Amino acid sequence: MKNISKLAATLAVTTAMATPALAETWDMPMAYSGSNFHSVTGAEFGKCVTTGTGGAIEIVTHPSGSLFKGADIKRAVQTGQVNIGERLLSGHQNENALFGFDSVPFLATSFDDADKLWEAAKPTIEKVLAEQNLTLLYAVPWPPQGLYFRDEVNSVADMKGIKFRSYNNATSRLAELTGMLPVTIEAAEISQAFATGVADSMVSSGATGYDRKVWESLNYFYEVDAWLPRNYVFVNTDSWNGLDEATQNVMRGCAQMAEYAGTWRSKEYTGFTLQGLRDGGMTVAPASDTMKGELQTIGETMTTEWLEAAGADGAAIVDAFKGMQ
Ligand code: PCA
Repeated sequence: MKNISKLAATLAVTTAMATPALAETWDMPMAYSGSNFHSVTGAEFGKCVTTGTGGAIEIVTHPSGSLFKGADIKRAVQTGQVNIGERLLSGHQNENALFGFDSVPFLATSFDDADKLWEAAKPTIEKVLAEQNLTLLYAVPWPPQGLYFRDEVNSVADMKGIKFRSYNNATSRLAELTGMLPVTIEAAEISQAFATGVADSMVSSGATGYDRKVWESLNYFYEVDAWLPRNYVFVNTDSWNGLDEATQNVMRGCAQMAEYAGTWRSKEYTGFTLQGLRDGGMTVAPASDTMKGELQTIGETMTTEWLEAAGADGAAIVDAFKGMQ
């Protein structure tokens, strides 16, 4: 008995010595599937922080909405239930129109323009987040958004009455303006929604269609390049202020690397996943000229509406972006 407690005491001391004094685990909820490039980027960001802090902070990612569902992640971080998380930024457009700057149709339709738009918007978004007790770390774009349908569609008239899966206000509005019926569903749940006929269409990237194997239900992907929305990684500001400067510097460094690496992956994943949709049996093609023209007109309406909702700060983002062209 004595020997056993002695052994236990020795083990306890050894373990304590091997672990830095302030070792902490930071759980990081993420909404998208583990194989998705955003989730891979987040996991590598976590490893970078763990290595960089000598194990003082271990970031453990929880993809697929397994810890908190997408719609609950921001609140979980704000209220300190977790220290860090990742979410689609425009998912918060219903709180503040400014969060929808990256889902304004046809404003920024390429990776280069999406980066410029982010540069123009970042100080404003950081400010809005700071007012909500959140500190921005990095943001990575999704590939360009196109339209998925079960059946062939050549014009907006063909879309009338189709059930449409939306992921933010802009996508719901797009559905309304095209005569479709929007229903908001998290990416983690779309395979089932399409399989059961809850929805028959959506706007998203090739990446999300590929991740969720939508070819099991849908047959057409039209490349529209409507916008490139971003996921962002953010920290509870109280947790952030509790870190010493050296640790904050490691996190900032890892975040910068993650933004760069994630963007690179997003570009690589664009072609790869469109090919994956084709291999799954889908028709992947540019939208018809008629459809493109009609969507442009709808895009103009949505741009006007967004500028009205986002006020002077929104207009300043668009002006700054246009000034970079
Ligand atoms: N995929 C995410 C958002 C944008 C994208 O390409 C989704 O469909 O939920």
